[in-house]
Amino acid sequence: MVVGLGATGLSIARYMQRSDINATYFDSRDEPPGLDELAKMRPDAKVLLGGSKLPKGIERIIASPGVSDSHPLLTKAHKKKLEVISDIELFARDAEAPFVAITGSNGKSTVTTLLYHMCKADGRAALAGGNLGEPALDLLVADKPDVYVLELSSFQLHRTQKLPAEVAVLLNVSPDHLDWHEDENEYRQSKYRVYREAKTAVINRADKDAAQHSKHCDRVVSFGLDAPAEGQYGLREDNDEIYLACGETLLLSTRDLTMYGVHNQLNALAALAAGDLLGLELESMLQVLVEFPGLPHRMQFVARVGAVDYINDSKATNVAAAVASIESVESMLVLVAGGDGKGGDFGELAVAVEDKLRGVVLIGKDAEKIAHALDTVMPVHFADTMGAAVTMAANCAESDDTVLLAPACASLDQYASFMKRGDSFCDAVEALKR
Ligand code: UMA
Ligand code: ADP
Repeated sequence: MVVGLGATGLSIARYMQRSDINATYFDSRDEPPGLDELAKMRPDAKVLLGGSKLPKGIERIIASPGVSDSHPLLTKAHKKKLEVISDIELFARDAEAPFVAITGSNGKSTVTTLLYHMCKADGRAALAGGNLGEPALDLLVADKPDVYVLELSSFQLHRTQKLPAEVAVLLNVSPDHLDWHEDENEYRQSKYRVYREAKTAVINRADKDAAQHSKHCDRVVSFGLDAPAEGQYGLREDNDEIYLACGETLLLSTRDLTMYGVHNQLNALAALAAGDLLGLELESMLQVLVEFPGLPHRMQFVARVGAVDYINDSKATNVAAAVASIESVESMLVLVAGGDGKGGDFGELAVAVEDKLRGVVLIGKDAEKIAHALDTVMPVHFADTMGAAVTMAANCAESDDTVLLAPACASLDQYASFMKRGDSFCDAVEALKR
């Protein structure tokens, strides 16, 4: 049974078609997005919509990441001890080329993209996908590459039994997705799971548990903001300048990185460590770091209007991400935040914004909850639309301030995706110019 008819569900359906396997397809929604495409691909497929009926004869369930174990259908499946796996489990069973598995609460897409470009710059045939962009199973259709670079979410890892990654990378762990996972511990364990069958590992030195979880690996390379020991990656200062470094060797001045913020220095170091484990040439990796401007909707400079900078960090979908982007802006800030908080706690946000904030404009479902956390710091404004939020932020900002969209929340209460939310912010900034 294939659960979910979104991007993942359709990629599983294509996989089933290629492998000539029959399945029952289920989605809890009456009109799931992939219904028409499935009907074209497999006109005779049995499709169940809504409810939670688990038909007889089901041997295993391949579940989409958006459906949590608390869904009644999956609760029944677990009770019956049916195997419930992810698309990533199928990918790992079938992939004939080595793969890198990249996870973490924040920075996954950036590091996945950096490493993909580094592989290409080194002359390797690489394919990237997973939680970022193309579903993993669709990558198996193309010619076999030298290496796959996969971004993996906690949802995908939670349901993957065997993941023999060539390199496993865990960037950081901070609370997220508490509306999906049973508790914070389950979320954390899903993240550390990336190391379990990995051959080599990249670990964050600030994460005390990462070394323990990766100690069985053949090689472990660490990254962090402190000065690195031999063979490890970190930052070193020389003549008032900060450098990315490997051991005592200075590799690149952080001023030469195009990406913005200390968190992106960490991302660059993690990508270098992973590239090192893959045996990539240092020069090609550094060239990518100099040229890569960062992904859209991540600390993306939008415009300067009336002596105020506008930055779109719509992908800051949890508190730790928003804190990282707030800390990477040097000027005074007007923050636009809010959306679906996914059961998270906004206390850390209040600490991060203290003394940096000119004002806050809140949008979306959990606006009140954030307002409650920020009450001690300053009064907040509420807006029903992004247009209204940007106008309020513009009125609040003073010369040389930055208006930063860093929502600390998912977008799905108001938008189809974080991209649509970011686009809406950019449109509202454009409208200020008129
Ligand atoms: N849904 C239902 N009923 C169902 C099936 C899904 O209501 O029966 C809802 C889910 O609750 C969710 C939405 O539909 O709100 C999409 O769920 P899905 O599992 O069908 O998602 P896909 O379209 O397959 O997209 C998923 C990832 N989405 C999620 O994990 C929620 C995409 O990551 C990923 O790009 C894609 O697979 C390909 O691998 C997006 C994401 O938001 C970017 N990921 C989360 C994150 O990065 O924080 C984990
Ligand atoms: P992910 O794919 O894990 O969501 P992205 O690379 O898309 O990660 O970055 C999402 C947001 O997370 C960024 O916009 C930034 O606010 C924050 N971020 C990125 N890298 C880090 C990091 N290493 N540590 C903390 N926050 C980060």
